[in-house]
Formats: sequence, structure tokens, C-alpha cells
Amino acid sequence: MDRRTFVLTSTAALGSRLAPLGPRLSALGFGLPARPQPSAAQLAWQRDELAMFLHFGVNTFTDREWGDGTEDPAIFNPARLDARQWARAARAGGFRAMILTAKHHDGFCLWPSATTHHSVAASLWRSGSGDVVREFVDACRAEGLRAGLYLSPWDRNHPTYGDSARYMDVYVQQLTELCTQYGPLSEVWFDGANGEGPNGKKQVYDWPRIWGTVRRLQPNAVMFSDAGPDVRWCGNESGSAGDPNWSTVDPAAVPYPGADGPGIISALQHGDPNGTLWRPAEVDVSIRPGWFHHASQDERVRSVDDLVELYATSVGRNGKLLLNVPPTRAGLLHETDIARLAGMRDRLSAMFGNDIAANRTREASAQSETATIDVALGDPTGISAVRLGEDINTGQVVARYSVSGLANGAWRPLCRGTTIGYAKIDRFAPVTVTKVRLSIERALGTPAITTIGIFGASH
Ligand code: FUL
Repeated sequence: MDRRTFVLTSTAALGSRLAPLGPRLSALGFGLPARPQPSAAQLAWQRDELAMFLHFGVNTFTDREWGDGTEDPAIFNPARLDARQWARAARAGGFRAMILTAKHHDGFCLWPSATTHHSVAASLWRSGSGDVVREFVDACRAEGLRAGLYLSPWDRNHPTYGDSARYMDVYVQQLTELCTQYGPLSEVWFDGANGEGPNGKKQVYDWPRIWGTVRRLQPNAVMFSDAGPDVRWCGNESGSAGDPNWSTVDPAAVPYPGADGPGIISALQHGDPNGTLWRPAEVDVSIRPGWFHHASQDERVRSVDDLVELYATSVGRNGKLLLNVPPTRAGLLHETDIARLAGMRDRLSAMFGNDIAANRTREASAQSETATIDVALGDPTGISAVRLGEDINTGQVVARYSVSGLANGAWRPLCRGTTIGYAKIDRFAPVTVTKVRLSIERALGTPAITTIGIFGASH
């Protein structure tokens, strides 16, 4: 294959779309089989980058992480609940979506569901006439955030739980209420927990029916679970996507949510380069030790440094960060959490707000599955991070790359990695260079690099 060289000028701002290299190469005749590609909903989900998770319910009032379903609904009384405060904090932190636990394992519904008396309707809050889900979606819309809901399949309160067919009817009715009464949802979140019912009966979930209900009623929402179908759990709750991290999967590797066994965690962490489906990884992690708010953990909120690290190991590894920030008993986010979110946003802006590669000339040469892209910086410039991105519209292909810098006339290695996908962030010791070279050393198709962000040494 002939080696071709051409020059393109980049206007690379953080996350901006450059003219992708791939289509140009395709036009030159490099044809490789199509790779799995994201749907419009999966693309929108990925571009959000940051979503806020809110665990809220009777556990907030009992100081527990898992309720057992015997809680008195009257205890739910968040006297100063203000969902706009949650949404403002999320927006100020750079989050583009929020996901609320409409029902956790204890079965208490944050909306007045017709399926149960175990809900806000039986609480003291707003004399039983309130609806947290309604206030949540209204606040999301008012602040320009996309709204998602978590509905735990495991229900430790509902009397039908464990009587599989009957409980499935209840659960699908709950989903139907949520999917039809609250406007467009961007994500529906299914955890895989599945305990025995009070009667000792094991509940069998009808996942095709559950997923089919959401797909029919909210066709633009993505569904999350260990087994997707649209986005997958990353395999841990510590904030770390896999490396490598492919957005493609073999659906047989994790056949249903909560599946256990050898190879499952690895499949969730890494995806599969030869996978036949697009199912990218979501990284769910809490800003505190617990998912629910506990006053005893008010001094244990993650630091700004720690949050920036989470960003690098999630968004910066081709994942999406779903950061849990739990409301207090008052119904408000805690001031420490809000300050940390703002601190994270400030730090990320300082680190990645000024792309040195913007408006610099890029010189690219490529063969079908390897490529080299040089970015000339002009004057010697101190740098300490790069952000790379593939044009995932056409799939994910890069399997190995390296980045080097031209310092005093010699190329020196700066960093190397495996997958890139939507975003890959690498930080390295500050170095002064005049050029940066990205070498795609191995790819499963024609590489289409849309983002080469280069960031300075002073922050
Ligand atoms: C898990 C649950 O058991 C935890 O309580 C929490 O909701 C976490 C996000 O998902 O499956």
C-alpha cells in the first residue's frame, strides 16, 4: 500500500470535532470491514461525559445503605427539598445529566406509584402530596440537564417479590409510570442485585420484557446494566474504567445483569476488540464512602485532587463518569460536596481549558492501519498532558499508540497506551517541545483521529 501524506489544519478545542482522518483515508481507497458503531442515543450519552447520580430515599433517614423494606414511609420527610439546588450544583460542576434512585432495594418509591402504598404518598413530606421524581425532572429541564432514573429490580417491600410473573407485572407497571409520566428520559439504570423475597422465593427477572418496555416507551433513552443493552457497568465501583477499554462487547460474555463467574469482571472492564455490539462503559462511583448520605461521612468527601483523578480514569479512559452526590435528610446537597464539585470544574478548566494544539498545523501520514500525526507548536512550549479522541461515529479501532515530543532536535517518548475511543487522557512530567507526534501503531481498521488536545505544564 502506498504511503500518502497530506496536511490538515486543526482547530482542536477540548472535545471539539476535527475533520476526521479516516474518511480521507477511505477516499484514498483503504477499505476495511465496518466496525460496530454507536446509536445516536449512545453518542449523546458519551458526549455528556459527566453525569451526577443521586441516591435518596428512606435510607437517607435510617442511616443505612440497604433498607430491608420494613421502613415506615412516614420517616421520609426532607423538609427543605430543593431539586433545583441539586441541578444548579451539577451544572456548575460541568455535569450534563442526572440520575435519581426512583426506587432502591427497600422498595420505597419516590413518586406516588399506583403499584404500592410504600411511597412518598404515605410519607409526611408535603403531607403525602409530593413527587420527588417530578421535582427532579423539572429541575433537570430548568437547568438544561438530561434526566435519568434508577429503578431497582430487587424490591424488599413489595409482597409479590419472589412470585416471578406477578412481580414482573408490578415492576413493568412501575417502569411504565416512570417512562410515560415524566417526559423524555436520557437513561434508565438497572443494577444487578437480586435477593430472595421475604417468602424465601427467588425472583426471576424477565429482562427482554423489561428492556422492551423502555425501548418502546422511551426510544431515545439508553439502558444501563451489567448486560446493557446500551451501556455497560465498568466492573467496579471505585471509579476506574479498564485499560484497554473497548466500547465493543461480545454479548455472550455477560449474559444478564448480575451474572457472576470467571471472566465477567474482565469483560466489563475491557470490552472486547472483536465484539459485535457497541456497549460503552459507565463508571459509577460515589463522592463519599457510601451511596446514601450519612452525616458521619461529611468529613470523608473526596478531595478535588481525587475527583480530577476519577475524571482521568473514567472520561480519560473512554468511559463516562457517573458521580454519586447524595442529598441529605434536608433534601439538599451538602455544602462540602458542592464546593468539591466546583473545585473539580475549576481544576479541569485550568488543566484542559486551553488547548495548545488549537489552530496548529497537523501533518498526517498514514497507511491503512497505522498513522502518524505531527502537530507543530511553533515556539518551544511546556506541555504535560494530551487528550486524544477517535471519531467514534465510525466505531473504535485504535489498539496501540504512542506520543512523543521534539525537544532540542530529538524525539523523546512522552506516553503510550492501548485504546483511545471517545477520549484518552495521558499526563506526563512537564517537558518543553516544539512538535508533538502521535503514532498509531496498531488499529483494527482505518484510524480516524478527531481530537489531539495538547495541554500546558502550568496548573
Ligand atoms: C448497587 C446497589 O446495591 C448499591 O446500593 C448502589 O445503588 C449501586 C449503585 O448499585 O447495585
